[in-house]
Amino acid sequence: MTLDLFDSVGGTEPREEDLGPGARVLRGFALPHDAALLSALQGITDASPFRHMETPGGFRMSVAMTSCGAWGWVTDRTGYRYAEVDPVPERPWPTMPMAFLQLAQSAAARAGFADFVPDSCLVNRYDTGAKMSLHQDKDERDFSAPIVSVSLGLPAVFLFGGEGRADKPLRVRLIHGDVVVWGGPARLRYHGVMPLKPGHHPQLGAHRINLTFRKAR
Ligand code: MD3
Ligand code: FE
Repeated sequence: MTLDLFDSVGGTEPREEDLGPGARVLRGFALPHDAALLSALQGITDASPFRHMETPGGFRMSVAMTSCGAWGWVTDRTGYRYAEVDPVPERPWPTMPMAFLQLAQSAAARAGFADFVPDSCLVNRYDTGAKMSLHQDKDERDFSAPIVSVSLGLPAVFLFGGEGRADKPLRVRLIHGDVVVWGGPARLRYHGVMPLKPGHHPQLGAHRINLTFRKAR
């Protein structure tokens, strides 16, 4: 067996790969736009700050969240839903920045979803130890639209499960700039995120940010 120095140094690993039917990873797809995305994100969090929401069962989520676009995802003791008004400032969510919309649409098109028009972007902030347990995204009306996710900041191990909660998940490391498009047969698969390891990212410090673009209504 020969150690292929060229492969390990030159980087011939695929920049695009299917994790399974309907789940395409676009490695580094957001990198050329990271500064524009983070600058636009500041405007969003100035108006609608990150907050730790409560689940219907009474647990505080370890992931801090906010949203932009016409609809924002919220949870409280009464349940999970999309809402047009941010309950914290009691104002509509910030408009989706053009840089967000363009990135989501170009990634979706690249993965075969030509007419993706997201009306919601849920922004998740992971601090050290924050995680997301295995779940399905089922609060949207139209499962024919994909979900586009953009990873920024510290790396995380993403869990890509099956159609049942007990199916053994695939572990996928996602780093700053990676984009994943989840659609078609992958749309209702269970997924989650392992607890964030401590670290320092040059732009985001001790955090991981995930933008998830959805067609909510
Ligand atoms: C796979 N967020 O907000 S995005 C969520 O990294 C959520 O913050 C994770 O799951 C995060 O609901 C993962 C990736 C994702 C989103 C939707 C999916 C993966 C998916 C729907 C079906 C299958
Ligand atoms: Fe999810």
